[in-house]
Amino acid sequence: MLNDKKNQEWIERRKTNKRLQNPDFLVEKLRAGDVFALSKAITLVESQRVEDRKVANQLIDKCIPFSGKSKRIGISGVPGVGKSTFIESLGKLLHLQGNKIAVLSIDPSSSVSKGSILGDKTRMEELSISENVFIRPSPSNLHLGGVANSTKESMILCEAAGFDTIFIETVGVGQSEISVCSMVDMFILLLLPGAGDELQGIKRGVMELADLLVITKSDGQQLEKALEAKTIHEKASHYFCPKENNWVTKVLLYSVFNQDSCKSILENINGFFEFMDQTNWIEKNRKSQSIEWMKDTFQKLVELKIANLNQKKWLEMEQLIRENKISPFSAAELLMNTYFKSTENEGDTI
Ligand SMILES: Nc1nc2c(ncn2[C@@H]2O[C@H](COP(=O)(O)OP(=O)(O)OP(=O)(O)O)[C@@H](O)[C@H]2O)c(=O)[nH]1
Ligand SMILES: [Mg+2]
Repeated sequence: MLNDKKNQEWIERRKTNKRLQNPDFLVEKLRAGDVFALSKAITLVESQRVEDRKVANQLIDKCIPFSGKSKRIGISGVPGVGKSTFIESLGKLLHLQGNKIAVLSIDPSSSVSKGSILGDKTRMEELSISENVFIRPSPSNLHLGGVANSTKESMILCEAAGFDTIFIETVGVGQSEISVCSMVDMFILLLLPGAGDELQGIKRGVMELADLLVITKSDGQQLEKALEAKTIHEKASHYFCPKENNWVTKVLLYSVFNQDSCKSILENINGFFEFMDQTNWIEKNRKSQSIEWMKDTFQKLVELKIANLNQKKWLEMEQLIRENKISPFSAAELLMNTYFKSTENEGDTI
């Protein structure tokens, strides 16, 4: 009897899993706010398999009309600066205010934790058990700093599932801040108190991208250093190039132990979005971001297609370059010509 029930459950689960490969069914489930379906959908867009990509593209196309209604916020900073802790504090406040929060982050277990005084408790554990909160770590080996095409697609899926605030946590490694900026409305850069920018490996250009600079761990013995860092960054920010969105970068202090610091950051985030509403900047910016996503995807697809189609030729060229028998420029041109010849023959299209 028990076995029969288990078998039945297993059959049902298999049926549901199979149906979750169907984009229409997935969209229906997503629209109903089903987080299991959302997880499945994200796994699908993260997949590199050709057959999965086809379904993923259909799924995203179907979700686009229901997307775009969230606040997209990027959070970056060096490993251990306190990104997850910060998101958890903000997330808890937002959750109390009735918001639905999604956090797309790289796999936290893969990065190094520094200055740990709260230990593993900071892995957004409190937030993750709340209702209306969806936390999805992406494997860090998938992409640098957790930013990839699939992150953009996951964001669209979360929006279709009704999440109204989306945090994207990325480890600051230079390129990842630029990538995350190309997919969010607001970019927040977290800085350690006391550590010079050189030490944190943060370039001035990256600082200029930030709508908010937040000095984390502003408590205990670090408070004095944090106040100093605030003054230094405020002075420096006066010399930043004016931002396209006309927002003036602010520098704020944050500590997980100081609820007011968290409230003040939330007020500033809300202030940012109100300001952007007045100028309609978010809509304009998202349109240009989407065009950039198309260009970016197109370039990646061309690269992938050429590399896959002519793998033998590709390796041959690499070998010739190593042996100094051909220049990298001629090799690239040769690869391109071979590709176009083969597509002419096969009637293939990119
Ligand atoms: N004193 C103090 N420590 C903090 C604060 N926020 C975070 N920490 C400590 O910093 C450590 C790292 O915090 P996380 O939130 O995991 O940092 P992260 O930037 O997400 O780290 P990765 O994801 O590993 O890059 C935690 O274990 C905490 O002990 C804070 O406001 N004050
Ligand atoms: Mg983290």
